[in-house]
Amino acid sequence: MPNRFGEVFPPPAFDPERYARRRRQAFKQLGDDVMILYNPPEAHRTHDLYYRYRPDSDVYYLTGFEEPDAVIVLVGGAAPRLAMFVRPRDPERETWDGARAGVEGAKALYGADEAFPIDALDTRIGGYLEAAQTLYFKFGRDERLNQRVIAAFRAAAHRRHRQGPAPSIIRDTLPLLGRLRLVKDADEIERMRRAADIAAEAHLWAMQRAAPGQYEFQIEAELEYVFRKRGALGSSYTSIVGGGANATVLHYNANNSLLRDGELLLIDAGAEYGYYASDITRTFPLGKRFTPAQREIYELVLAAQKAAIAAVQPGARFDEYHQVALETLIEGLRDLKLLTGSLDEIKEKKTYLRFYMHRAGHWLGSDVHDACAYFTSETENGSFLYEKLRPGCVVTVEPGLYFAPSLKGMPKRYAGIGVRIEDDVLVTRAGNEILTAAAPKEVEEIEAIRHAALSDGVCAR
Ligand SMILES: [Mn+2]
Repeated sequence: MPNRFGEVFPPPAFDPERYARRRRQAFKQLGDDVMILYNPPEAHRTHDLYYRYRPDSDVYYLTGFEEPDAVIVLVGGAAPRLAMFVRPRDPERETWDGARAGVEGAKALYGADEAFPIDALDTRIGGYLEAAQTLYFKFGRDERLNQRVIAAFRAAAHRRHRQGPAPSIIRDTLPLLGRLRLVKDADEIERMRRAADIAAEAHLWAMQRAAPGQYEFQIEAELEYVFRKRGALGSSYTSIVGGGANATVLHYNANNSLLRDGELLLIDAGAEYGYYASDITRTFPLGKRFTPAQREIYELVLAAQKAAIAAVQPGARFDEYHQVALETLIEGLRDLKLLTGSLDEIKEKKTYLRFYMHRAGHWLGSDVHDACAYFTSETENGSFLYEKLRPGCVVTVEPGLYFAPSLKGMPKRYAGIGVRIEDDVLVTRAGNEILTAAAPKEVEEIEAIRHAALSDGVCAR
């Protein structure tokens, strides 16, 4: 039987020049200073089991190195160099866990100018720090490593201060690396297109297969089936599959309730391909049609989402599309008599927070909430200005409305309705491109898909 899904994307080819190019950019920002990043050790799951490994996004961005328990040091200066501390070759361990690049591979494959076993970190790290004024360090979740780096910094400063200027500043890496990662290069955009393409198909597939009487986890399985079938590493975050009022819980992911006719299903799920994420939300009826109340809310969120996408333009500040989404939602909620007062009053008093309590989106990239700054250091009237959207930036656009059953003073017809619609949008020179447009979101499209699915018994297969 032919594969009924779209193209299978093989794992991306390793191209050392791509990472060397990114390191040259990083070294330009780094000047004479030093940066330390790390791939943490494997995360323990239970007893003698570990989670499948996923490298740190910054380490991967700069080296393509995917192995656990590695430290990379970018040493700035006139002749910048890359030092890597990695797990050494170990034939016994490699029999069980797979090949390691080792110290030799770090140099031959990953462009390290010098490489050492990870155990040599404590004795060698201080040497790199002495020449720098500033250490750029990504304080991660590995507290032991955080402490080792601080200790090395302190020792280097102590040794150095009688001979010359000692290193005196530790800075977070996010502003420097986030600035580079904010604008995606051609390879990153291609990966994000693939992640988006796979996830969009998975949403369509799920929309065709969900039915009353199934459990939410069965739909989660349909999504992940498509993700893996087409070459994604898996989900880029734990899929949210929320039927009925579960959709009003923003980070619901227990996914263990029964789906009921007459309710909506909200699915927030993205695929990760080559360590790049997509992030899509779709909401659709579990029957063949939206109820009138569901449709009122759905069309309002869709209108807000489309207006916000139109505001994703090069040169616009990050918050502009959020304001457009918010104002569209507020106007609509006023028309539905769910909010009273003028637009300005409602914004001022934030009375919309009852129904809409999150932002309209975030940066998207190697991390789902991509590790890039939202603010610049420029100020206006005492507040910091948001970052500007530039060609190559990717944002999500995801307004929603949530009517938790526990909310007081709200017409009963809306109780338990949760709607969010989310697309991934690439900023281009001419405007923008919706990477996830293949996932249906028009009311007529969705109802046609649901009608066909429930009539033809597709859901039962
Ligand atoms: Mn999102």
